[in-house]
Amino acid sequence: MDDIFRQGKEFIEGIKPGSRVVVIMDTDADGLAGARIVEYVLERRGIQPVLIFPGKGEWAYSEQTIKSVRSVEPEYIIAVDTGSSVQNPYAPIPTLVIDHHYPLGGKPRDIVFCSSYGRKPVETASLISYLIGKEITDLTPIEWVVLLGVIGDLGDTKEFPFLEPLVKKYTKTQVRKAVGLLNSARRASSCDVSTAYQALREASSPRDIVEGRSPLIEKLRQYKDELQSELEKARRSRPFFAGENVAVCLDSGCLVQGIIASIWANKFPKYRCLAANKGYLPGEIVFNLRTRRQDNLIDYLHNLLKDCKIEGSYGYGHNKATGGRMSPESFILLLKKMGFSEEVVKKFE
Ligand SMILES: [Mn+2]
Repeated sequence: MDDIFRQGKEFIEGIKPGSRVVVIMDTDADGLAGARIVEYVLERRGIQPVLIFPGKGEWAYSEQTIKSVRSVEPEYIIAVDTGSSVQNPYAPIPTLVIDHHYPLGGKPRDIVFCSSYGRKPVETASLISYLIGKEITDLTPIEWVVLLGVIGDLGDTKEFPFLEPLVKKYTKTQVRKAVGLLNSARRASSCDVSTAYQALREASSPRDIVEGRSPLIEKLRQYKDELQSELEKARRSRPFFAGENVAVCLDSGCLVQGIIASIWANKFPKYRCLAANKGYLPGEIVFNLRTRRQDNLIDYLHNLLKDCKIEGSYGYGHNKATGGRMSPESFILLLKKMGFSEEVVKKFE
């Protein structure tokens, strides 16, 4: 076993039965699958962790999540698929981060950083959890869960041929459908990730999720329908142009801005495409900025706003896919800096 994974295994094995452990995760299929594998392994070892799901507009290191984690007074924290932060906001509580994203600002201190970033191929968070977990306990009963994360993040398992027997057994079609249902929970207006997780927990195969009739699965279907109809509406919003920039204004309770920004970015590969949603969080504009150009959008945003006083946060994520959330006043400033006319700006108010 590689050193980087051994550290993760040793961290989990060092937790005494009965300890208070918090598991936090990213809310997509890879994060949920990784968290489920970690929870399963801990349960086998006599530990019942508390799972904390970041709420709407939150993530593992946002103020609200930190508050919820601290209120449990955990003795250990395990973060799955969450990205990392150089300053560990949870220090000095022993923390394990299982991740595969670029470590923003460098390798984090004060934590056990079990990251596949820079490896070839890069294992997703659920796959790292699986590889660690199966060195600790028999994962056969939940072996299918790893497929949700790998296929959810990468679309297939071709970089990891050792997963082929599992794909044959559970089929890619069923896994993809299950991923779609699980991911719709975080995108729904209620951002009800806990239901997706409980549905995953009660299932014993991807097919159970796809064909299940339990109240949890029915709820996931409603989320998927809600998302679909909100996306249809959002796709009809007209784009506005200014120089090399395109902007659309959305008004949806669902997490649609990222999907819409990438649709426009694919349609207009020479532009930076901004999708702003004024209906997602009360009193704030949440936006995504994407492009197919050879551009660094994070630098672009920071340069554009460097002399401005902005209420909100922005410019995390990836070079070609970033975003933020701001007060309406700050967002209008951003639009103006991007070159949009007074007339266009009014549509976003
Ligand atoms: Mn992931």
